[in-house]
Amino acid sequence: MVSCYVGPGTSSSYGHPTYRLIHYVSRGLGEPIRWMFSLADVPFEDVVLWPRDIVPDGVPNVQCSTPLNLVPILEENGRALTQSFAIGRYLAKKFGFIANIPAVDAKGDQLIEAVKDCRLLSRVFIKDKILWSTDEAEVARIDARLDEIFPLYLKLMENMLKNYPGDYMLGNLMTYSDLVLANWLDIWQICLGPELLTPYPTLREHMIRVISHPKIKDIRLIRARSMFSFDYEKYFRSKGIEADDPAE
Ligand SMILES: N[C@@H](CCC(=O)N[C@@H](CS)C(=O)NCC(=O)O)C(=O)O
Repeated sequence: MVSCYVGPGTSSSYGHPTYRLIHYVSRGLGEPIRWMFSLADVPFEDVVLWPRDIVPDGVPNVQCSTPLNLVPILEENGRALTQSFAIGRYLAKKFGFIANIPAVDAKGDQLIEAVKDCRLLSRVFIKDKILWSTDEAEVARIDARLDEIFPLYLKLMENMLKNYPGDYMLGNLMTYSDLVLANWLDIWQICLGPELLTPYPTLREHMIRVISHPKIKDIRLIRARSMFSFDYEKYFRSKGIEADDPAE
Protein backbone atom coordinates (compact mmCIF):
# COMPACT_ATOMS: atom_id res chain seq x y z
CA MET A 1 0.00 0.00 0.00
CA VAL A 2 1.43 3.36 -1.05
CA SER A 3 0.44 6.41 0.90
CA CYS A 4 0.66 9.95 -0.45
CA TYR A 5 2.05 12.44 2.00
CA VAL A 6 0.81 16.02 1.87
CA GLY A 7 2.83 18.40 4.00
CA PRO A 8 6.18 20.07 4.37
CA GLY A 9 8.76 18.68 1.99
CA THR A 10 11.94 16.86 2.84
CA SER A 11 15.20 17.78 1.13
CA SER A 12 17.05 15.22 -0.86
CA SER A 13 20.70 14.62 -0.04
CA TYR A 14 22.41 16.34 -2.99
CA GLY A 15 19.90 19.09 -3.67
CA HIS A 16 18.33 17.16 -6.57
CA PRO A 17 14.62 16.77 -6.06
CA THR A 18 13.16 13.30 -5.80
CA TYR A 19 10.05 12.83 -7.89
CA ARG A 20 7.22 10.33 -7.66
CA LEU A 21 4.32 10.36 -10.08
CA ILE A 22 1.19 8.53 -8.99
CA HIS A 23 -1.28 7.69 -11.71
CA TYR A 24 -3.40 4.92 -13.13
CA VAL A 25 -1.89 2.32 -15.38
CA SER A 26 -3.40 4.12 -18.40
CA ARG A 27 -1.97 7.06 -20.36
CA GLY A 28 -4.67 9.64 -19.70
CA LEU A 29 -3.88 12.80 -17.75
CA GLY A 30 -0.54 11.47 -16.51
CA GLU A 31 1.02 10.84 -19.90
CA PRO A 32 2.29 14.33 -20.88
CA ILE A 33 3.94 14.50 -17.44
CA ARG A 34 5.71 11.18 -18.01
CA TRP A 35 6.83 12.40 -21.44
CA MET A 36 8.32 15.56 -19.93
CA PHE A 37 10.39 13.55 -17.45
CA SER A 38 11.63 11.39 -20.29
CA LEU A 39 12.42 14.32 -22.60
CA ALA A 40 14.24 16.14 -19.80
CA ASP A 41 16.14 12.97 -18.73
CA VAL A 42 14.96 13.47 -15.17
CA PRO A 43 14.41 10.23 -13.25
CA PHE A 44 11.18 9.69 -11.34
CA GLU A 45 9.40 6.89 -9.57
CA ASP A 46 6.41 5.84 -11.62
CA VAL A 47 3.79 4.67 -9.10
CA VAL A 48 1.17 2.76 -11.07
CA LEU A 49 -2.38 2.47 -9.75
CA TRP A 50 -4.68 -0.29 -10.79
CA PRO A 51 -8.33 0.67 -11.03
CA ARG A 52 -10.62 -0.86 -8.43
CA ASP A 53 -12.39 -3.04 -10.98
CA ILE A 54 -9.27 -4.82 -12.16
CA VAL A 55 -7.41 -5.24 -8.86
CA PRO A 56 -7.92 -8.90 -7.92
CA ASP A 57 -9.18 -8.30 -4.39
CA GLY A 58 -11.10 -5.16 -5.35
CA VAL A 59 -8.93 -2.90 -3.19
CA PRO A 60 -6.96 -0.15 -4.95
CA ASN A 61 -3.23 -0.39 -4.26
CA VAL A 62 -2.88 3.20 -3.13
CA GLN A 63 -4.36 5.35 -0.42
CA CYS A 64 -4.20 9.09 -0.99
CA SER A 65 -4.89 11.91 1.37
CA THR A 66 -4.65 14.76 -1.15
CA PRO A 67 -7.56 17.12 -1.82
CA LEU A 68 -10.26 15.33 -3.85
CA ASN A 69 -8.23 12.09 -3.98
CA LEU A 70 -7.69 12.55 -7.70
CA VAL A 71 -4.72 11.37 -9.70
CA PRO A 72 -2.26 12.16 -11.15
CA ILE A 73 -0.30 13.31 -8.12
CA LEU A 74 3.27 14.54 -8.32
CA GLU A 75 5.40 14.30 -5.20
CA GLU A 76 8.56 16.37 -5.18
CA ASN A 77 10.71 15.61 -2.17
CA GLY A 78 7.58 14.27 -0.50
CA ARG A 79 5.42 17.32 -1.19
CA ALA A 80 2.31 16.53 -3.18
CA LEU A 81 0.85 18.54 -6.03
CA THR A 82 -2.41 17.56 -7.70
CA GLN A 83 -4.25 18.70 -10.87
CA SER A 84 -2.50 17.39 -13.93
CA PHE A 85 -2.31 20.71 -15.77
CA ALA A 86 -0.87 22.49 -12.73
CA ILE A 87 1.71 19.70 -12.47
CA GLY A 88 2.38 19.94 -16.20
CA ARG A 89 2.85 23.70 -16.19
CA TYR A 90 5.08 23.51 -13.13
CA LEU A 91 7.39 20.95 -14.71
CA ALA A 92 7.27 22.70 -18.08
CA LYS A 93 8.63 25.85 -16.42
CA LYS A 94 11.24 23.88 -14.46
CA PHE A 95 12.44 21.68 -17.34
CA GLY A 96 12.20 24.29 -20.11
CA PHE A 97 9.12 23.17 -22.05
CA ILE A 98 7.81 26.70 -22.47
CA ALA A 99 8.94 29.52 -24.74
CA ASN A 100 9.56 31.87 -21.79
CA ILE A 101 7.93 34.76 -23.65
CA PRO A 102 4.57 35.59 -22.05
CA ALA A 103 2.73 36.45 -25.28
CA VAL A 104 4.00 33.27 -26.95
CA ASP A 105 3.26 31.02 -23.99
CA ALA A 106 -0.28 32.42 -23.88
CA LYS A 107 -0.79 30.82 -27.30
CA GLY A 108 0.35 27.50 -25.91
CA ASP A 109 -2.02 27.89 -22.95
CA GLN A 110 -4.85 28.75 -25.34
CA LEU A 111 -4.33 25.40 -27.08
CA ILE A 112 -4.12 23.52 -23.78
CA GLU A 113 -7.40 25.03 -22.60
CA ALA A 114 -9.10 24.05 -25.87
CA VAL A 115 -7.89 20.46 -25.41
CA LYS A 116 -9.17 20.48 -21.81
CA ASP A 117 -12.61 21.74 -22.91
CA CYS A 118 -12.86 19.11 -25.62
CA ARG A 119 -11.82 16.36 -23.21
CA LEU A 120 -14.39 17.37 -20.62
CA LEU A 121 -17.21 17.71 -23.14
CA SER A 122 -16.52 14.42 -24.91
CA ARG A 123 -15.35 12.21 -22.06
CA VAL A 124 -18.69 10.85 -20.90
CA PHE A 125 -19.88 10.10 -24.45
CA ILE A 126 -16.66 8.29 -25.37
CA LYS A 127 -16.86 6.25 -22.19
CA ASP A 128 -20.52 5.37 -22.75
CA LYS A 129 -19.90 4.47 -26.37
CA ILE A 130 -16.92 2.23 -25.70
CA LEU A 131 -17.90 0.61 -22.44
CA TRP A 132 -21.64 0.40 -22.22
CA SER A 133 -23.49 0.97 -25.47
CA THR A 134 -24.77 -2.13 -27.13
CA ASP A 135 -27.82 -1.03 -29.10
CA GLU A 136 -27.51 0.85 -32.39
CA ALA A 137 -29.92 3.66 -31.53
CA GLU A 138 -27.90 4.51 -28.44
CA VAL A 139 -24.63 4.48 -30.40
CA ALA A 140 -26.21 6.75 -33.03
CA ARG A 141 -27.34 9.18 -30.31
CA ILE A 142 -23.83 9.27 -28.83
CA ASP A 143 -22.23 9.66 -32.27
CA ALA A 144 -24.48 12.64 -32.94
CA ARG A 145 -23.26 14.30 -29.74
CA LEU A 146 -19.62 13.54 -30.57
CA ASP A 147 -20.19 15.02 -34.04
CA GLU A 148 -21.24 18.24 -32.39
CA ILE A 149 -18.06 18.40 -30.33
CA PHE A 150 -15.09 17.10 -32.32
CA PRO A 151 -15.33 18.92 -35.68
CA LEU A 152 -15.64 22.21 -33.83
CA TYR A 153 -12.69 21.65 -31.51
CA LEU A 154 -10.43 19.85 -33.98
CA LYS A 155 -10.86 22.66 -36.51
CA LEU A 156 -10.10 25.19 -33.79
CA MET A 157 -6.96 23.31 -32.72
CA GLU A 158 -5.82 22.87 -36.32
CA ASN A 159 -6.18 26.59 -36.95
CA MET A 160 -4.15 27.35 -33.84
CA LEU A 161 -1.35 25.10 -35.11
CA LYS A 162 -1.48 26.50 -38.65
CA ASN A 163 -1.34 30.08 -37.40
CA TYR A 164 2.12 29.52 -36.03
CA PRO A 165 5.08 28.72 -38.26
CA GLY A 166 7.27 25.71 -37.44
CA ASP A 167 6.78 22.04 -36.64
CA TYR A 168 5.28 22.63 -33.21
CA MET A 169 2.68 24.85 -31.60
CA LEU A 170 5.13 27.59 -30.66
CA GLY A 171 7.63 27.21 -33.48
CA ASN A 172 10.44 24.69 -33.70
CA LEU A 173 10.70 23.91 -30.00
CA MET A 174 8.50 21.14 -28.60
CA THR A 175 6.69 22.57 -25.58
CA TYR A 176 4.18 21.32 -23.03
CA SER A 177 1.24 22.37 -25.21
CA ASP A 178 2.45 19.98 -27.95
CA LEU A 179 2.55 17.11 -25.47
CA VAL A 180 -0.97 17.78 -24.23
CA LEU A 181 -2.37 18.08 -27.74
CA ALA A 182 -0.61 14.99 -29.12
CA ASN A 183 -1.57 12.84 -26.14
CA TRP A 184 -5.25 13.65 -26.40
CA LEU A 185 -5.39 13.39 -30.19
CA ASP A 186 -3.75 10.00 -29.80
CA ILE A 187 -6.27 8.85 -27.19
CA TRP A 188 -9.26 10.21 -29.11
CA GLN A 189 -8.28 8.63 -32.40
CA ILE A 190 -7.69 5.31 -30.67
CA CYS A 191 -11.13 5.52 -29.02
CA LEU A 192 -13.09 6.81 -32.00
CA GLY A 193 -11.07 5.48 -34.93
CA PRO A 194 -8.18 6.91 -37.00
CA GLU A 195 -10.64 8.53 -39.44
CA LEU A 196 -11.37 11.10 -36.74
CA LEU A 197 -8.22 12.96 -37.83
CA THR A 198 -8.50 12.44 -41.60
CA PRO A 199 -9.99 15.92 -42.23
CA TYR A 200 -7.22 17.50 -40.11
CA PRO A 201 -3.87 16.49 -41.65
CA THR A 202 -1.96 19.17 -39.75
CA LEU A 203 -3.18 17.77 -36.43
CA ARG A 204 -2.43 14.20 -37.48
CA GLU A 205 1.10 15.07 -38.66
CA HIS A 206 1.73 16.96 -35.45
CA MET A 207 0.54 14.03 -33.32
CA ILE A 208 2.74 11.56 -35.19
CA ARG A 209 5.75 13.89 -34.92
CA VAL A 210 5.35 14.07 -31.13
CA ILE A 211 4.50 10.44 -30.35
CA SER A 212 7.28 9.18 -32.63
CA HIS A 213 9.93 11.14 -30.75
CA PRO A 214 12.53 8.59 -29.57
CA LYS A 215 12.14 9.66 -25.94
CA ILE A 216 8.35 9.39 -26.09
CA LYS A 217 7.75 6.42 -28.35
CA ASP A 218 8.86 3.67 -25.97
CA ILE A 219 7.31 4.95 -22.77
CA ARG A 220 4.04 5.60 -24.60
CA LEU A 221 3.90 2.00 -25.75
CA ILE A 222 4.23 0.50 -22.28
CA ARG A 223 1.06 2.27 -21.12
CA ALA A 224 -2.47 1.04 -21.52
CA ARG A 225 -4.04 2.96 -24.37
CA SER A 226 -7.19 4.08 -22.70
CA MET A 227 -8.16 6.19 -19.77
CA PHE A 228 -10.47 3.51 -18.49
CA SER A 229 -9.39 -0.07 -17.85
CA PHE A 230 -7.84 -3.19 -19.26
CA ASP A 231 -11.28 -4.46 -20.26
CA TYR A 232 -11.15 -1.62 -22.69
CA GLU A 233 -7.75 -2.84 -23.87
CA LYS A 234 -9.31 -6.21 -24.64
CA TYR A 235 -11.98 -4.41 -26.61
CA PHE A 236 -9.34 -2.68 -28.74
CA ARG A 237 -7.50 -5.91 -29.31
CA SER A 238 -10.72 -7.63 -30.37
CA LYS A 239 -11.16 -4.86 -32.96
CA GLY A 240 -7.57 -5.30 -34.17
CA ILE A 241 -6.70 -1.69 -33.30
CA GLU A 242 -3.37 -2.68 -31.75
CA ALA A 243 -1.78 -3.29 -35.15
CA ASP A 244 -2.62 0.19 -36.36
CA ASP A 245 -0.39 2.39 -34.27
CA PRO A 246 0.41 5.76 -35.88
CA ALA A 247 3.82 5.89 -34.15
CA GLU A 248 4.92 2.63 -35.76
N1 LIG B 1 -8.75 18.07 -13.05
C1 LIG B 1 -8.07 16.90 -12.58
C2 LIG B 1 -8.90 15.68 -12.91
C3 LIG B 1 -8.28 14.44 -12.32
C4 LIG B 1 -9.17 13.23 -12.51
O1 LIG B 1 -10.33 13.29 -12.90
N2 LIG B 1 -8.58 12.08 -12.21
C5 LIG B 1 -9.31 10.83 -12.26
C6 LIG B 1 -8.55 9.83 -13.09
S1 LIG B 1 -8.38 10.35 -14.77
C7 LIG B 1 -9.41 10.30 -10.85
O2 LIG B 1 -8.47 10.34 -10.09
N3 LIG B 1 -10.60 9.83 -10.51
C8 LIG B 1 -10.85 9.31 -9.18
C9 LIG B 1 -11.02 7.88 -9.20
O3 LIG B 1 -10.92 7.30 -10.27
O4 LIG B 1 -11.21 7.35 -8.13
C10 LIG B 1 -6.68 16.81 -13.21
O5 LIG B 1 -6.47 17.35 -14.31
O6 LIG B 1 -5.79 16.22 -12.60
